[in-house]
Amino acid sequence: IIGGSKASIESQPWLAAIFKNNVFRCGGTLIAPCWIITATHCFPSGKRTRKEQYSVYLGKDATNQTDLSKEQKFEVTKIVLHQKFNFDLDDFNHDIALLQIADSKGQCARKTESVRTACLPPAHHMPPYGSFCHIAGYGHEKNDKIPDTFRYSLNMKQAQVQIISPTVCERKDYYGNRVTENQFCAASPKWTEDACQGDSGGPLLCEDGGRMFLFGIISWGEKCALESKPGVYTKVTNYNKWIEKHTGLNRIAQG
Ligand code: 4AZ
Repeated sequence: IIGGSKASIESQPWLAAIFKNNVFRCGGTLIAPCWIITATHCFPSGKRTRKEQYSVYLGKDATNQTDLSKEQKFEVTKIVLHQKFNFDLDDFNHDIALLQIADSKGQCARKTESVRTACLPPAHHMPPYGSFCHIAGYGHEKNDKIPDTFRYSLNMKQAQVQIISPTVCERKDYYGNRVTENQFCAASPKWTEDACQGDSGGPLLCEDGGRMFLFGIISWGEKCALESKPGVYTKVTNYNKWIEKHTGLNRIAQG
């Protein structure tokens, strides 16, 4: 996350850290005790992805630290990639995936101060353009020691970005026709806060009535915090049916 602030996981208790072969790989969001939502592009082997290589942590303040009083560790019991995501194209259309998780005793996530689910919004709803929403992750931040370079933050960070209308995001100086109907754009007004490498798969959440709803999955963007190049997010509310079909859950709303 570029800009924004370091925070403890209690302020983003739905944030998951996904590891492949014990190396941090992507963010994710807990939407039900046994289900994480993330991005298909995090699994570049596609259908040959082996779930045994992955582990998921909840309640983690930093990817290089272990606090057993807060964190919960899981194996991945099922990986559902979106069948229409095309690894041969670079449009990142349908960049959504589900992971079913269970710990070594077969248990799913337990609700604590540092672990809880995010709500899924109703199908096809979007916050009004201009709304400020929250992004979170363990990905790249600016490396203040070397200008114009990035480094892994290791610590969880969060930032605020504003939802941008398709009309603006499809301008030639923005992304032209590169943004699909299953994606939306968001950026900070002064281009100082953004998602970046390592944040993908993680959440964009907007508050409504005191609850945090998952509207976006961090997916792609040209560089990070670059003027006229917003972050691009998978539009979660286009996938309510797909999520229901693969999780067997209907509109999960514990928060
Ligand atoms: C990435 O590489 C990535 N600025 C994620 C988000 C953005 C750029 C890159 C958006 O995973």
